[in-house]
Amino acid sequence: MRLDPIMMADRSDDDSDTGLLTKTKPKTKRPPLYKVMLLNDDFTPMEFVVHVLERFFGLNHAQAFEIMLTVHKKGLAVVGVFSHEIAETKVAQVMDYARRHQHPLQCTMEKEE
Ligand code: TYC
Repeated sequence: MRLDPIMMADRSDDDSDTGLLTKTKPKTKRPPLYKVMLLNDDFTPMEFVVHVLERFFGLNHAQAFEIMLTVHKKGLAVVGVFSHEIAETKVAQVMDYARRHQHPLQCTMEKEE
C-alpha cells in the first residue's frame, strides 16, 4: 500500500520509490568524558600523593605508588576518566585537600578526544 504524498513529506527514511534504505541515524550522542590529571612539583611529598590517589581515586597502594612515580618521572599522568561533574568534584577535592595540607600539588581536568 502506497502512502499519500502528504504523509511522505514526514518520512525521512522513506524507501518506497527505489527500495534503497536511506534511514537517518537517531542522534543520541554520549556526553564527553574528562581526563583527570595530576601534575608533578618539587615539594609535595611522594607519600602524600600516594595517599591522595588511594583516598580520592580508589586505587590500591601499589596502583597509587605506580601512578605517583609516573607523575614524578614524566611530569604528569592521567589518574582517571570521568563525567564532567565527577571530574570537577575530584579536582576540587584534591586541590582543597592539598591546600589544607599546604602542599602545592596541582590537579586538572581535560576533555577526552
Ligand atoms: N616530585 C615530588 C617529590 O620528589 C613527588 C610528586 C609526585 C609530587 C607526584 C607531585 O603529582 C606529584 N617529592
